Amino acid sequence: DSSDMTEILDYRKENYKEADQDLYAIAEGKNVIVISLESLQTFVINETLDGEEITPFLNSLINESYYFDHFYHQTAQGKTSDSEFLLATSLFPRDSGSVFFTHAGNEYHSLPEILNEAGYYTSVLHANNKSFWNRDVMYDSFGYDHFFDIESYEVNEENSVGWGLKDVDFFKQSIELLKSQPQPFYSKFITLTNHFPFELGEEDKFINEFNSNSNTLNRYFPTVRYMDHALELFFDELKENGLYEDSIFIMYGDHYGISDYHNRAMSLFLNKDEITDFDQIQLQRVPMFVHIPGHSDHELKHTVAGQIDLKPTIMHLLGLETKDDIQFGTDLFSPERDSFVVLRDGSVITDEYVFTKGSCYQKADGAEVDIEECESFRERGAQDLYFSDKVIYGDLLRFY
Ligand code: GP9
Ligand code: MN
Repeated sequence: DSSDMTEILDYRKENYKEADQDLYAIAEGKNVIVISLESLQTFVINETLDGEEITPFLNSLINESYYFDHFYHQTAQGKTSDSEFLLATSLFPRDSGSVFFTHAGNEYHSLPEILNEAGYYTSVLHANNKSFWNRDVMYDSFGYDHFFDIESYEVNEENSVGWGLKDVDFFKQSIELLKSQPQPFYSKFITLTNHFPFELGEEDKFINEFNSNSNTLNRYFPTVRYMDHALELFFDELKENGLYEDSIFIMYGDHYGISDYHNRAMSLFLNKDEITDFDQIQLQRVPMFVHIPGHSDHELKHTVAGQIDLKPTIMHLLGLETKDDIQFGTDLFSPERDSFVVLRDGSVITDEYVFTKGSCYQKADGAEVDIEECESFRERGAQDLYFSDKVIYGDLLRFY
Protein backbone atom coordinates (compact mmCIF):
# COMPACT_ATOMS: atom_id res chain seq x y z
CA ASP A 1 0.00 0.00 0.00
CA SER A 2 0.96 3.64 0.20
CA SER A 3 2.99 3.20 3.43
CA ASP A 4 5.34 0.91 1.44
CA MET A 5 5.73 3.83 -0.89
CA THR A 6 6.92 6.08 1.93
CA GLU A 7 9.59 3.54 2.88
CA ILE A 8 10.71 3.20 -0.72
CA LEU A 9 10.83 6.97 -1.16
CA ASP A 10 13.15 7.27 1.86
CA TYR A 11 15.37 4.53 0.46
CA ARG A 12 15.42 6.31 -2.88
CA LYS A 13 16.43 9.61 -1.27
CA GLU A 14 19.32 7.93 0.54
CA ASN A 15 20.65 6.49 -2.69
CA TYR A 16 20.22 9.53 -4.92
CA LYS A 17 23.45 10.76 -6.54
CA GLU A 18 24.08 14.26 -7.80
CA ALA A 19 24.97 14.71 -11.46
CA ASP A 20 28.43 15.62 -12.71
CA GLN A 21 28.58 19.43 -12.97
CA ASP A 22 30.18 19.50 -16.41
CA LEU A 23 27.96 16.90 -18.03
CA TYR A 24 24.61 17.89 -16.56
CA ALA A 25 22.43 19.23 -19.41
CA ILE A 26 25.25 18.89 -21.93
CA ALA A 27 22.79 17.42 -24.44
CA GLU A 28 19.79 19.54 -23.53
CA GLY A 29 17.42 19.84 -26.47
CA LYS A 30 19.35 17.42 -28.67
CA ASN A 31 17.80 14.41 -30.36
CA VAL A 32 18.44 11.16 -28.53
CA ILE A 33 19.10 8.05 -30.58
CA VAL A 34 19.09 4.88 -28.49
CA ILE A 35 20.22 1.68 -30.15
CA SER A 36 19.47 -1.64 -28.51
CA LEU A 37 22.11 -4.00 -29.91
CA GLU A 38 20.71 -7.50 -30.13
CA SER A 39 22.61 -10.11 -28.08
CA LEU A 40 25.86 -8.12 -28.11
CA GLN A 41 28.29 -9.09 -25.34
CA THR A 42 31.45 -7.33 -24.24
CA PHE A 43 33.72 -10.32 -24.84
CA VAL A 44 33.82 -9.60 -28.61
CA ILE A 45 34.89 -5.95 -28.24
CA ASN A 46 38.50 -5.30 -29.27
CA GLU A 47 38.91 -9.00 -30.06
CA THR A 48 39.83 -10.72 -33.29
CA LEU A 49 38.92 -13.95 -35.00
CA ASP A 50 41.45 -15.35 -37.47
CA GLY A 51 43.20 -12.00 -37.31
CA GLU A 52 40.07 -9.99 -38.18
CA GLU A 53 38.42 -7.52 -35.83
CA ILE A 54 34.93 -8.67 -34.84
CA THR A 55 33.57 -5.16 -34.19
CA PRO A 56 35.84 -2.73 -36.09
CA PHE A 57 33.33 0.12 -36.15
CA LEU A 58 32.42 -0.10 -32.47
CA ASN A 59 36.11 -0.43 -31.58
CA SER A 60 36.83 2.80 -33.42
CA LEU A 61 33.89 4.49 -31.72
CA ILE A 62 35.35 3.74 -28.28
CA ASN A 63 37.84 6.57 -28.79
CA GLU A 64 35.04 9.00 -29.60
CA SER A 65 32.63 7.95 -26.86
CA TYR A 66 32.21 7.33 -23.20
CA TYR A 67 32.58 3.60 -23.38
CA PHE A 68 31.70 1.49 -20.32
CA ASP A 69 33.56 -1.80 -20.17
CA HIS A 70 32.06 -3.00 -16.86
CA PHE A 71 28.43 -2.56 -17.79
CA TYR A 72 26.10 -5.52 -17.18
CA HIS A 73 22.74 -6.58 -18.56
CA GLN A 74 20.14 -7.16 -15.83
CA THR A 75 17.60 -9.10 -17.82
CA ALA A 76 15.92 -12.44 -17.12
CA GLN A 77 13.38 -14.41 -19.17
CA GLY A 78 11.91 -11.27 -20.71
CA LYS A 79 15.12 -10.80 -22.74
CA THR A 80 14.89 -7.72 -25.02
CA SER A 81 11.70 -6.57 -23.32
CA ASP A 82 13.39 -6.72 -19.90
CA SER A 83 16.16 -4.45 -21.16
CA GLU A 84 13.54 -2.06 -22.51
CA PHE A 85 11.85 -2.08 -19.12
CA LEU A 86 15.10 -1.30 -17.30
CA LEU A 87 15.78 1.61 -19.65
CA ALA A 88 12.28 3.08 -19.44
CA THR A 89 11.71 2.73 -15.70
CA SER A 90 15.00 2.19 -13.84
CA LEU A 91 13.14 -0.65 -12.11
CA PHE A 92 14.08 -4.32 -12.27
CA PRO A 93 12.16 -6.67 -14.54
CA ARG A 94 10.67 -9.82 -13.01
CA ASP A 95 12.83 -12.71 -11.88
CA SER A 96 10.77 -15.01 -14.10
CA GLY A 97 8.21 -14.48 -16.83
CA SER A 98 7.92 -11.10 -18.51
CA VAL A 99 6.85 -7.88 -16.86
CA PHE A 100 5.83 -6.65 -20.32
CA PHE A 101 3.05 -9.23 -20.26
CA THR A 102 2.11 -9.35 -16.59
CA HIS A 103 2.29 -5.68 -15.59
CA ALA A 104 1.62 -3.68 -18.72
CA GLY A 105 -1.36 -2.07 -17.03
CA ASN A 106 0.67 -0.59 -14.17
CA GLU A 107 1.27 3.08 -13.64
CA TYR A 108 4.80 4.03 -14.71
CA HIS A 109 6.67 7.29 -14.82
CA SER A 110 8.65 6.20 -17.84
CA LEU A 111 11.51 7.87 -19.64
CA PRO A 112 9.48 8.45 -22.84
CA GLU A 113 6.72 10.05 -20.77
CA ILE A 114 9.19 12.30 -18.95
CA LEU A 115 10.82 13.32 -22.22
CA ASN A 116 7.42 13.92 -23.72
CA GLU A 117 6.67 16.38 -20.94
CA ALA A 118 10.01 18.01 -21.69
CA GLY A 119 8.96 18.61 -25.31
CA TYR A 120 10.36 15.52 -27.00
CA TYR A 121 8.70 13.41 -29.67
CA THR A 122 9.22 9.78 -28.63
CA SER A 123 9.26 6.62 -30.70
CA VAL A 124 10.50 3.07 -31.10
CA LEU A 125 11.67 1.65 -34.42
CA HIS A 126 11.71 -2.13 -34.71
CA ALA A 127 10.79 -4.28 -37.70
CA ASN A 128 8.76 -6.92 -35.92
CA ASN A 129 5.05 -7.45 -35.25
CA LYS A 130 3.82 -4.84 -32.82
CA SER A 131 2.37 -7.39 -30.40
CA PHE A 132 5.63 -9.33 -29.93
CA TRP A 133 6.51 -9.13 -26.20
CA ASN A 134 3.18 -7.30 -25.81
CA ARG A 135 5.02 -4.19 -26.95
CA ASP A 136 1.98 -2.41 -28.37
CA VAL A 137 0.28 -2.51 -24.97
CA MET A 138 3.36 -1.73 -22.86
CA TYR A 139 4.46 1.09 -25.18
CA ASP A 140 1.08 2.74 -24.59
CA SER A 141 1.68 2.49 -20.85
CA PHE A 142 5.10 4.02 -21.35
CA GLY A 143 3.53 6.83 -23.36
CA TYR A 144 5.51 6.59 -26.59
CA ASP A 145 4.17 8.82 -29.34
CA HIS A 146 4.72 6.21 -32.01
CA PHE A 147 5.90 2.65 -32.64
CA PHE A 148 7.28 2.14 -36.14
CA ASP A 149 6.74 -1.62 -36.28
CA ILE A 150 6.99 -4.05 -39.21
CA GLU A 151 4.11 -2.23 -40.98
CA SER A 152 6.37 0.79 -41.44
CA TYR A 153 8.98 -1.24 -43.32
CA GLU A 154 9.21 -2.90 -46.70
CA VAL A 155 10.20 -6.46 -45.88
CA ASN A 156 10.73 -9.08 -48.58
CA GLU A 157 12.71 -12.23 -49.20
CA GLU A 158 15.81 -10.42 -50.46
CA ASN A 159 16.20 -8.11 -47.49
CA SER A 160 15.36 -10.67 -44.80
CA VAL A 161 17.27 -13.31 -42.88
CA GLY A 162 16.55 -15.24 -39.69
CA TRP A 163 14.04 -13.24 -37.66
CA GLY A 164 13.28 -10.77 -40.42
CA LEU A 165 14.49 -7.50 -41.94
CA LYS A 166 18.28 -7.33 -42.05
CA ASP A 167 19.88 -4.60 -39.95
CA VAL A 168 21.39 -2.74 -42.93
CA ASP A 169 17.98 -2.44 -44.59
CA PHE A 170 16.30 -1.67 -41.26
CA PHE A 171 18.55 1.31 -40.63
CA LYS A 172 18.43 2.47 -44.26
CA GLN A 173 14.64 2.49 -44.32
CA SER A 174 14.53 4.12 -40.89
CA ILE A 175 16.18 7.34 -42.11
CA GLU A 176 12.98 8.61 -43.77
CA LEU A 177 10.97 7.69 -40.68
CA LEU A 178 13.37 9.64 -38.50
CA LYS A 179 13.16 12.62 -40.82
CA SER A 180 9.37 12.55 -40.62
CA GLN A 181 9.48 13.17 -36.87
CA PRO A 182 9.32 16.51 -35.10
CA GLN A 183 12.55 17.46 -33.33
CA PRO A 184 13.87 17.04 -30.76
CA PHE A 185 13.06 13.35 -30.77
CA TYR A 186 13.89 10.42 -28.55
CA SER A 187 13.98 7.34 -30.76
CA LYS A 188 14.91 3.83 -29.81
CA PHE A 189 16.10 1.37 -32.44
CA ILE A 190 16.03 -2.37 -31.78
CA THR A 191 18.24 -4.44 -34.08
CA LEU A 192 17.39 -8.01 -35.03
CA THR A 193 19.97 -9.77 -37.21
CA ASN A 194 22.31 -10.76 -34.38
CA HIS A 195 19.66 -12.96 -32.81
CA PHE A 196 19.84 -16.67 -32.11
CA PRO A 197 20.22 -18.83 -34.22
CA PHE A 198 22.53 -16.23 -35.85
CA GLU A 199 21.66 -16.96 -39.48
CA LEU A 200 23.28 -14.94 -42.25
CA GLY A 201 23.61 -15.14 -46.05
CA GLU A 202 27.09 -15.78 -47.46
CA GLU A 203 27.18 -12.29 -49.03
CA ASP A 204 26.89 -10.73 -45.56
CA LYS A 205 29.61 -12.77 -43.88
CA PHE A 206 32.61 -10.46 -43.53
CA ILE A 207 34.53 -12.70 -41.14
CA ASN A 208 34.84 -16.44 -40.65
CA GLU A 209 32.76 -18.52 -38.36
CA PHE A 210 34.52 -19.78 -35.26
CA ASN A 211 35.51 -23.42 -35.16
CA SER A 212 34.20 -25.27 -32.11
CA ASN A 213 31.62 -27.86 -31.10
CA SER A 214 28.98 -25.12 -30.80
CA ASN A 215 27.47 -24.03 -34.09
CA THR A 216 25.67 -21.31 -32.19
CA LEU A 217 28.88 -19.73 -30.96
CA ASN A 218 30.54 -20.34 -34.34
CA ARG A 219 27.81 -18.41 -36.18
CA TYR A 220 27.68 -15.61 -33.59
CA PHE A 221 30.84 -13.88 -34.85
CA PRO A 222 29.74 -13.21 -38.45
CA THR A 223 26.36 -11.88 -37.31
CA VAL A 224 28.00 -9.60 -34.72
CA ARG A 225 30.35 -8.39 -37.47
CA TYR A 226 27.36 -7.77 -39.72
CA MET A 227 25.57 -5.71 -37.05
CA ASP A 228 28.74 -3.66 -36.58
CA HIS A 229 28.79 -3.00 -40.33
CA ALA A 230 25.12 -1.99 -40.29
CA LEU A 231 25.85 0.52 -37.53
CA GLU A 232 28.69 2.06 -39.48
CA LEU A 233 26.44 2.57 -42.50
CA PHE A 234 23.73 4.02 -40.26
CA PHE A 235 26.11 6.61 -38.83
CA ASP A 236 27.17 7.55 -42.38
CA GLU A 237 23.53 7.94 -43.44
CA LEU A 238 22.71 10.05 -40.40
CA LYS A 239 25.61 12.33 -41.26
CA GLU A 240 24.55 12.61 -44.92
CA ASN A 241 21.04 13.49 -43.81
CA GLY A 242 22.05 16.11 -41.26
CA LEU A 243 20.72 14.08 -38.33
CA TYR A 244 24.05 13.30 -36.70
CA GLU A 245 25.30 16.62 -35.32
CA ASP A 246 22.19 17.46 -33.31
CA SER A 247 21.85 14.02 -31.75
CA ILE A 248 23.42 12.04 -28.95
CA PHE A 249 23.74 8.28 -29.07
CA ILE A 250 23.18 5.71 -26.36
CA MET A 251 24.01 2.18 -27.47
CA TYR A 252 24.02 -0.98 -25.40
CA GLY A 253 23.80 -4.76 -25.68
CA ASP A 254 20.35 -5.94 -24.62
CA HIS A 255 21.35 -9.30 -23.03
CA TYR A 256 23.68 -12.22 -23.58
CA GLY A 257 23.60 -14.04 -26.91
CA ILE A 258 25.58 -17.08 -25.83
CA SER A 259 24.16 -19.03 -22.89
CA ASP A 260 26.17 -21.15 -20.46
CA TYR A 261 25.08 -24.18 -22.48
CA HIS A 262 27.97 -23.26 -24.81
CA ASN A 263 30.60 -22.95 -22.11
CA ARG A 264 32.94 -25.55 -23.55
CA ALA A 265 33.11 -23.75 -26.87
CA MET A 266 33.34 -20.41 -25.07
CA SER A 267 36.34 -21.59 -23.04
CA LEU A 268 38.04 -22.45 -26.32
CA PHE A 269 37.48 -18.93 -27.67
CA LEU A 270 38.60 -17.31 -24.42
CA ASN A 271 41.62 -19.61 -24.06
CA LYS A 272 40.53 -20.82 -20.64
CA ASP A 273 40.50 -24.31 -19.17
CA GLU A 274 36.90 -23.88 -18.11
CA ILE A 275 34.23 -21.24 -17.54
CA THR A 276 33.70 -20.89 -13.79
CA ASP A 277 30.76 -19.24 -12.02
CA PHE A 278 33.01 -16.20 -11.69
CA ASP A 279 33.76 -16.14 -15.44
CA GLN A 280 30.07 -16.60 -16.16
CA ILE A 281 29.39 -13.31 -14.36
CA GLN A 282 32.06 -11.51 -16.38
CA LEU A 283 30.33 -12.83 -19.50
CA GLN A 284 27.16 -10.95 -18.53
CA ARG A 285 28.84 -7.69 -19.50
CA VAL A 286 27.37 -5.92 -22.51
CA PRO A 287 28.91 -2.94 -24.32
CA MET A 288 27.57 0.51 -23.52
CA PHE A 289 28.38 3.71 -25.43
CA VAL A 290 27.43 7.30 -24.83
CA HIS A 291 28.49 9.16 -27.97
CA ILE A 292 28.11 12.93 -28.10
CA PRO A 293 29.09 14.41 -31.49
CA GLY A 294 31.44 17.37 -31.11
CA HIS A 295 32.32 16.50 -27.51
CA SER A 296 36.05 16.22 -26.90
CA ASP A 297 36.26 14.87 -23.33
CA HIS A 298 35.16 11.31 -24.11
CA GLU A 299 36.91 8.64 -22.06
CA LEU A 300 36.97 4.98 -21.14
CA LYS A 301 34.84 4.29 -18.05
CA HIS A 302 35.38 1.35 -15.71
CA THR A 303 32.61 1.98 -13.23
CA VAL A 304 30.59 -1.18 -12.52
CA ALA A 305 27.07 -0.50 -13.75
CA GLY A 306 24.01 -1.87 -15.48
CA GLN A 307 20.97 -1.10 -17.60
CA ILE A 308 19.08 0.22 -14.59
CA ASP A 309 21.48 3.20 -14.64
CA LEU A 310 20.53 4.31 -18.16
CA LYS A 311 17.45 6.34 -17.24
CA PRO A 312 19.08 8.62 -14.65
CA THR A 313 22.14 8.98 -16.89
CA ILE A 314 20.12 10.07 -19.92
CA MET A 315 17.92 12.38 -17.87
CA HIS A 316 20.90 14.20 -16.37
CA LEU A 317 22.60 14.55 -19.77
CA LEU A 318 19.41 16.23 -20.97
CA GLY A 319 19.22 18.50 -17.95
CA LEU A 320 16.31 16.78 -16.22
CA GLU A 321 16.40 16.38 -12.44
CA THR A 322 15.91 12.83 -11.14
CA LYS A 323 15.59 13.47 -7.42
CA ASP A 324 11.83 13.03 -7.34
CA ASP A 325 11.70 10.02 -9.63
CA ILE A 326 11.57 6.48 -8.20
CA GLN A 327 14.72 4.93 -9.67
CA PHE A 328 16.95 2.07 -8.61
CA GLY A 329 19.87 3.13 -10.81
CA THR A 330 22.28 6.05 -10.54
CA ASP A 331 23.76 8.45 -13.07
CA LEU A 332 26.88 6.77 -14.50
CA PHE A 333 28.69 10.10 -14.56
CA SER A 334 27.97 11.08 -10.98
CA PRO A 335 31.21 11.63 -9.07
CA GLU A 336 29.47 10.23 -5.95
CA ARG A 337 28.41 7.03 -7.63
CA ASP A 338 29.26 3.64 -6.07
CA SER A 339 30.73 1.14 -8.50
CA PHE A 340 27.97 -1.42 -8.06
CA VAL A 341 25.46 -3.54 -9.92
CA VAL A 342 22.96 -6.21 -8.95
CA LEU A 343 21.86 -8.72 -11.54
CA ARG A 344 18.33 -10.06 -11.63
CA ASP A 345 19.38 -13.38 -10.05
CA GLY A 346 20.82 -11.57 -7.00
CA SER A 347 24.44 -11.69 -8.11
CA VAL A 348 26.26 -8.51 -7.12
CA ILE A 349 29.40 -6.98 -8.63
CA THR A 350 31.60 -4.15 -7.33
CA ASP A 351 35.11 -2.94 -8.20
CA GLU A 352 36.56 -5.44 -5.77
CA TYR A 353 34.16 -8.35 -5.43
CA VAL A 354 31.75 -10.62 -7.22
CA PHE A 355 28.97 -12.34 -5.30
CA THR A 356 27.18 -15.13 -7.16
CA LYS A 357 25.52 -18.44 -6.39
CA GLY A 358 26.26 -18.15 -2.68
CA SER A 359 30.00 -17.53 -3.10
CA CYS A 360 32.18 -14.46 -2.86
CA TYR A 361 35.11 -13.86 -5.22
CA GLN A 362 37.87 -11.33 -5.50
CA LYS A 363 37.33 -9.37 -8.70
CA ALA A 364 41.01 -9.05 -9.62
CA ASP A 365 41.84 -12.75 -9.85
CA GLY A 366 38.58 -14.65 -9.30
CA ALA A 367 39.86 -16.21 -6.07
CA GLU A 368 37.08 -17.31 -3.71
CA VAL A 369 37.14 -15.43 -0.39
CA ASP A 370 35.15 -15.52 2.86
CA ILE A 371 31.45 -14.85 2.22
CA GLU A 372 31.59 -12.08 4.84
CA GLU A 373 33.53 -9.92 2.40
CA CYS A 374 30.49 -9.76 0.15
CA GLU A 375 27.82 -9.49 2.82
CA SER A 376 27.15 -5.74 2.88
CA PHE A 377 26.56 -5.33 -0.83
CA ARG A 378 24.80 -8.69 -1.19
CA GLU A 379 22.33 -7.21 1.28
CA ARG A 380 22.09 -3.95 -0.60
CA GLY A 381 21.45 -5.85 -3.84
CA ALA A 382 18.70 -7.90 -2.20
CA GLN A 383 17.18 -4.69 -0.81
CA ASP A 384 17.13 -3.07 -4.27
CA LEU A 385 15.41 -6.08 -5.80
CA TYR A 386 12.94 -6.35 -2.93
CA PHE A 387 11.81 -2.72 -3.12
CA SER A 388 11.71 -2.68 -6.91
CA ASP A 389 9.58 -5.84 -6.95
CA LYS A 390 7.26 -4.20 -4.43
CA VAL A 391 6.75 -1.26 -6.75
CA ILE A 392 5.76 -3.58 -9.59
CA TYR A 393 3.66 -6.15 -7.72
CA GLY A 394 1.83 -3.47 -5.76
CA ASP A 395 1.56 -1.05 -8.70
CA LEU A 396 2.86 1.48 -6.21
CA LEU A 397 3.53 4.32 -8.62
CA ARG A 398 -0.24 4.80 -8.53
CA PHE A 399 0.29 6.39 -5.14
CA TYR A 400 3.00 8.75 -6.26
C1 GP9 B 1 12.00 -9.44 -31.12
C2 GP9 B 1 13.36 -9.04 -30.67
C3 GP9 B 1 14.08 -10.20 -30.07
O1 GP9 B 1 11.18 -8.40 -31.49
O2 GP9 B 1 13.31 -7.96 -29.83
O3 GP9 B 1 13.59 -10.52 -28.82
P1 GP9 B 1 14.43 -11.41 -27.81
O4 GP9 B 1 14.18 -12.85 -28.17
O5 GP9 B 1 15.86 -11.07 -27.96
O6 GP9 B 1 13.87 -11.06 -26.50
MN1 MN C 1 17.14 -9.44 -27.66
